[in-house]
Amino acid sequence: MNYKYVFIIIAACMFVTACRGSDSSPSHEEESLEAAVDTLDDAGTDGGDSQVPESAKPSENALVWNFADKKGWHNGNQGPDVDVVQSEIVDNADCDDGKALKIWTNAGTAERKKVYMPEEYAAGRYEWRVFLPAMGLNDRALVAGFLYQDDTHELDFEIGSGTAKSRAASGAKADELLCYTTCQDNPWTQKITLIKSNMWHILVIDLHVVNDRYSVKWLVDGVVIHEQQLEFGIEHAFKIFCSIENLNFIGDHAATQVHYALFDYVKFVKY
Ligand SMILES: [Ca+2]
Repeated sequence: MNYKYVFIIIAACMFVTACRGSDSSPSHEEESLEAAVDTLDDAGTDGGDSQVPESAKPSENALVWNFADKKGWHNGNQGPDVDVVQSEIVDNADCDDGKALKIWTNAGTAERKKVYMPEEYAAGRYEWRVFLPAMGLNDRALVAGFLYQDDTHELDFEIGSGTAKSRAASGAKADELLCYTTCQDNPWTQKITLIKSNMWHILVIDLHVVNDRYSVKWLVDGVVIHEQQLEFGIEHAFKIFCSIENLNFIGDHAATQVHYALFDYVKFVKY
């Protein structure tokens, strides 16, 4: 074995160790999603061991899940009827591989339908290609791509119609949605950016390490819309989520229609 391969193996081991190292102490609130994830892991819902994601297609130093199938993705639902899976692979001509993951929630419910990749990742570029349909005006429903370790180490894209008050304050036009980019803690930061509905978009969370801490940038279609130096680093690693969630903060009233989004792929490029 030459030195090149030894170096690669050592680097890989260091990365895995860094990803798994976590000394966070969960608060009460954190138990909600974490507990749901653990329970559903045990139930072995959407399938697969939580080891090496065989579903990922290595490409140009990236892991790519193209959603030609749901292999490796787990059910991370919260809210009512957590065991009811509302996601499926659909045909879509706008995707290079002709396939996308569709997730949906029903009108008048507090459904929170999610899928997640159980393997955890740290510094890198996380990318979701997603189709955002028109959404019910002021409905409590959102499309999300996010990174989650616990409720104080979470980085989000959450996109919905928004409340009438928030839409007015943002100057949103009829064909625009409100894109909330949020770091849930350490430190908390949130920004609202307008984003066009009825279009495909590429959402990116870019996590570089600067002085042993993450520096995060949120990008939409290649444009940085929000950035923040965080107070923690690679000792905190993340599961990748895709979701549609009927959450209160994003609207004025219960959802008036079925809401869905299409996820063409999820990509991770390690730094
Ligand atoms: Ca696809």
